Amino acid sequence: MNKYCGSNKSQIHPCFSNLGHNKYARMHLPVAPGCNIQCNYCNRKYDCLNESRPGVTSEILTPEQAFKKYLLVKEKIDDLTVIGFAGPGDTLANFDKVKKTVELIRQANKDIIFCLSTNGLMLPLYAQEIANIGISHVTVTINAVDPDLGALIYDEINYEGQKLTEKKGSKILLNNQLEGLDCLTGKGIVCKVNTVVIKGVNDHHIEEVVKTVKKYGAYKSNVMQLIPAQGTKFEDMPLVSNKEINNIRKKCSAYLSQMYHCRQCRADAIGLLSQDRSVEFRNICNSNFDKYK
Ligand code: CLF
Ligand code: SF4
Repeated sequence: MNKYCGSNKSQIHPCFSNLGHNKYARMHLPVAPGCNIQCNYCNRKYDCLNESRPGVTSEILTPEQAFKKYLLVKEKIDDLTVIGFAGPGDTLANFDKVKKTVELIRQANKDIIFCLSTNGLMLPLYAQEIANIGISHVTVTINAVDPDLGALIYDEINYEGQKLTEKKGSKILLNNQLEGLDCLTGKGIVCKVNTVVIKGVNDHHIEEVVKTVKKYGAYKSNVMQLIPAQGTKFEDMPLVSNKEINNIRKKCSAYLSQMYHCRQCRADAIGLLSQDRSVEFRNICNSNFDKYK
C-alpha cells in the first residue's frame, strides 16, 4: 500500500488532518465559474489579486489548462497531496469540467487525492459519479438545517429549470444537501461540512447544524466566520469575533471533530494552507506556459 491509499488519505489532506495542515500542500484548480444558487454573502465579480476569500480567483481554466498547470506546479511544490476544486462557482454546476480535469490528472498521477467543495444542490444526481471517478473527499457547505433560516441566507435556488426563492428554494437545497451527504458517506467518501456563521441570522443554530450532519455521516465540521463581501446583501453584516467563533466550535466539538485551521482560501490557492503561493503561478498555463516548461 502506498502512502496515499485508504485510511491514510485524510492524514495527508491539509484540511481534513489536524496534524498535517502545515506539512502537506493543496492546489485548487478554478475550472468551475458558474453557480446554481445565490448566497446572500457571495460575490464572484471581483478579481482581487491580494484578497483571500472563497470565490476569488485571478483566472478561470479549461480542463486542459488546469492539467498543464498541475504538471508545472507539482514540480515546484513539495508534498502536493491534494487537488481541490473550490469554485469560484459551484463545482457541481460545472461537473463536466471537474470530471474532465480529474480524468486528465488521474492518468498522470494515480495517487493524488481529489477533493471538491459544493453547495450540495446537485449531490443526489452526482454522488455516484463522484465516487466512480475517485474523488475521495467532499466538503458540503450547510449553513442551516431549518428552511426558514435557509430562506434568510439564500436568495435563489436554480433547480431543474426553475428559479426557486424563499422557503421553497431553501427546502429543496437542504433536502439535497442531506440526501447527498448520506449518499456520499454511504459510498465511503470522507465528508466535511462547512458552516458560515452569520451574526443575527444563524449564529444560534450552528450546534443544530452540526448535530444533524453528524447523523448523515459527516466526518468533520468547519465553522467559519462570514467575510462580508462588497456588493452583497450581507455586506454590512457585523463581524463574528474569534472568541465567539471558538466558543461555538467548542460547543460543536461535543458532536463532531472541529477544524480550527481553515484559511478561507481563494479558488486558485496553491501551497500550504499557511503560505499561499498562487501568485507565483498566475496565468502560467495560458499563453506564457511554454516558457516555464
Ligand atoms: Fe480545497 Fe476545501 Fe478541499 Fe481543502 S480548502 S476544496 S477541503 S483542498 Fe481547506 Fe481552504 Fe478551509 Fe476549504 S483551508 S477554505 S477547508
Ligand atoms: Fe457563491 Fe458558493 Fe454560494 Fe454559489 S454556492 S453563491 S459560489 S458561495
